[in-house]
Amino acid sequence: MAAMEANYDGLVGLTHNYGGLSAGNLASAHNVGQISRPREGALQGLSKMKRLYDAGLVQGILPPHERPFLPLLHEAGFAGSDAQIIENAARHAPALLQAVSSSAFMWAANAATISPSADTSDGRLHASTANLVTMLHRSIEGPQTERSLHAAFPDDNHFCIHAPLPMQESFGDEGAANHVRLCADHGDPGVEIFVHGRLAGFAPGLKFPARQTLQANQALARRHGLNMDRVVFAAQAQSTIEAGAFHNDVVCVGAKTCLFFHEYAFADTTQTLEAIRRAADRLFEPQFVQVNQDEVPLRDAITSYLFNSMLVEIPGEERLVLIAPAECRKTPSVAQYCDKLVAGNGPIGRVEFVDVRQSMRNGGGPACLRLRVVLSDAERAAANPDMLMSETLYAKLTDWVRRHYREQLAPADLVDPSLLAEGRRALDELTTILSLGSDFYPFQRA
Ligand code: SUG
Repeated sequence: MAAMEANYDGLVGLTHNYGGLSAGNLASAHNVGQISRPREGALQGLSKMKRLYDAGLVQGILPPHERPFLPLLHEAGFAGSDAQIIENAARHAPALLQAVSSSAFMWAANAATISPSADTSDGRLHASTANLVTMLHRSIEGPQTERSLHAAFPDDNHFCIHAPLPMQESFGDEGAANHVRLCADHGDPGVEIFVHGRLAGFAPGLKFPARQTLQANQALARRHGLNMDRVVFAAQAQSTIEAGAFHNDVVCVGAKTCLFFHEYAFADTTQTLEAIRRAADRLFEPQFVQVNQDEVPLRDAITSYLFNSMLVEIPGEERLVLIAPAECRKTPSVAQYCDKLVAGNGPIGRVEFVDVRQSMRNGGGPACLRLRVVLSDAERAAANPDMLMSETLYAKLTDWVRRHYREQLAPADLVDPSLLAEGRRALDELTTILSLGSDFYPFQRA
């Protein structure tokens, strides 16, 4: 079946800030309290999207969520006018105000896990909204993400959008950041690799939380109706999580038949690669590009985010292209590795660097910002065209960002109630730009 891979990117939100909210995410911890630049961040995200659109790929947009998210403050007992709620939360529960003000929804790789229709038993594309239960500030994303997915993929004949798994740590699920699909061609049946950091209920007393459970992964594979012979469940190396790889996509990325990963990504590399080979039997020959510790130390891989690159097939190019963060150029071991990589005759033929620095400083590289969605021709036709990038939409969105986003934001600015009004005005207008209707956000329904 003819199919292509679209990228749906999360748009950076108006409250993008450095709250230091994600234990185990080294960049988030390192930059806590810094002044962020929401406008610059959103424009960086949009120009990455435009770059891929210009290269001939289908590019979708997932809209920002409303922040600060007052419904959670209501549930936590804050009452009164909106301004009073924010003022009281700032005084009595500042960590809660931080959490409900985060723009973390922009990392669309954590929005959902997608199984293309070529892999599923009912021939529909399945998308499971992630529950993101491990981190408070992310656990509020599910319902709005689910609405975005329904808006983007509206036809039940083609798409099946699942609600998040139960909101309990046994089902800890962080979406596609721990999921890789390999295939010969996008429209062919593929091998889906689900990576977990821990087992349900197992708390080994580590320094950093392992966010994805095996039980969540098994549930996802079951509800998507996957052929279990074509599924691989693999464990992340605990020491790699402890070194700062809070998601597998910090140390691994795959596309088509190629898996590009760090030597220390998996708990048992030999077993994982063997399981992938077995699952791919008679479909394709996997190409493993393993980066060894003596070429790129894990530490450099994590600070540069080499593996949080997008690995894409660009029309007209024979080999895959790695869309890497600009930071890779500044890390000598990584820069040297990239030169060597493209000089060889492996599956990756070119590395292109993009500037997503505002997102990187919170631990989100080019790959974190996008959700990959393989669409057959019929599904592409059924996807909502108003959420797909075009010259006109790019112009409208950059203008919208320039008019509504603050240039700078310090964590202390989150107590300013005008931020709420600014956000609502902006998102209200965005629902018109993206034709999302006038009841897309909870504040529009109040
Ligand atoms: O969940 N950062 C995000 C980064 C997510 C990156 N996604 C992938 N690897 N796919 C996280 O840790 C930081 C927010 C703050 O500290 O203000 C944050 O949530």
